[in-house]
Amino acid sequence: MPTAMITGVTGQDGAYLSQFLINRGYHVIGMLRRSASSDVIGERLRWLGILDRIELVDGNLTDLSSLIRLVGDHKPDEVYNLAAQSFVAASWQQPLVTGQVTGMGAVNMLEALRIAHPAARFYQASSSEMFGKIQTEKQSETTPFYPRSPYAAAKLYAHWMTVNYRESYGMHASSGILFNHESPVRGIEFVTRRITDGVARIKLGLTDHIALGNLEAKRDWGHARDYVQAMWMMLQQDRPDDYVIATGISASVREFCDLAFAHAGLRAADHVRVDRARFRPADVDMLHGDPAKAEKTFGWRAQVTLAALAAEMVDADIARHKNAIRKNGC
Ligand code: NDP
Ligand code: GDR
Repeated sequence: MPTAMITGVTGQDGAYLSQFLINRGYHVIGMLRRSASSDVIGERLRWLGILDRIELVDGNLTDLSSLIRLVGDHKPDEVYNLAAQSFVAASWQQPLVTGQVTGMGAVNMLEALRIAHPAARFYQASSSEMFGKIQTEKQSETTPFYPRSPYAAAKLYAHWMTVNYRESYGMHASSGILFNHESPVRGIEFVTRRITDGVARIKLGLTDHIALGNLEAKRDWGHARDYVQAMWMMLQQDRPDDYVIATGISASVREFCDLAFAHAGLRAADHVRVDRARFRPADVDMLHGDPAKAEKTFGWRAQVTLAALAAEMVDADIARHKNAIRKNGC
């Protein structure tokens, strides 16, 4: 039975990747950072019905000793480094923590592997945010980077260090440059989930509006379930490499609102308010990925349309709020 270790196992991608790997017969080891809220921290894994099928182990990406111990003890075949301070907006409030976890954290894991288990195959969760102020209309593996946030700058450091460890030490280290991907277990702070949660609350009469920031920003949004499969496919290749993973279709926040509200039989224009305080110091105006290399190399293609994604998320949020109303009366 192959063994995979996942950092960030409690996050959106960690949950879907765990589910994918368990279904493929892997033993999944999830690294968990200590939290006083340990009763709720496995919520996404519980939602997917796999919490008790993962071996959870203690560690922190900022603590090199914990990583050396874990990879040395468990000798995983594959290591997926998904842990990060992943919320771009928060990276201006906490630039140093973002650098320590999102940037240096990845290098801690690379070092741990180099020292204690260099044979493991390594996946780094790189990001389309690294393209930032875009230099080409569509972004591929050869597009120059221009990070626009402390988060993106930290990811870029981690990305180049992954390339560097591959080239310096011959490690099987790959970097997935993933464009935005969402799901019913997307963090509530990200725009798609803010919208679908808002739609659900409006539909159920719990509120009458949602406040959003930049509605004109464009993103290339896919479904997390599709994207974790691409992570695994990268590590099955004989040669490690970097791949862009995207749908190839770009849409604005405003368009996502229209789809989500329409699914609930509502009009976005009646319920969305723009709040200037939600604008970022520097935003990424537009992202539009070109996933041709991944399709050509290992046959990956996004399966879920934006309308289907929005519908699935709205339905899940309506079900969640209905459940809460039933349980708590609010
Ligand atoms: P989430 O924010 O949902 O999950 C982040 C995870 O990192 C959580 O499990 C969190 O644990 C963990 N974590 C944070 N700090 C530490 C630390 N110091 N030590 C150990 N674990 C830590 O992110 P996603 O699942 O959405 O994304 C996964 C990865 O992919 C991230 O690196 C993200 O930056 C990157 N990415 C995501 C994209 C997307 O659209 N989702 C696109 C491109 C890249 P806890 O539960 O304790 O907070
Ligand atoms: P992003 O995702 O920054 O692309 O990073 P997010 O959903 O936070 O923002 C997307 C765009 O929507 C605009 N926006 C708002 N964003 C939020 N969060 N809340 C709002 O109210 C709002 N209104 C408008 C933003 O300005 C932005 O332009 C995500 C994360 O998962 C990263 O970790 C990952 O690397 C990238 O995707 C690819």
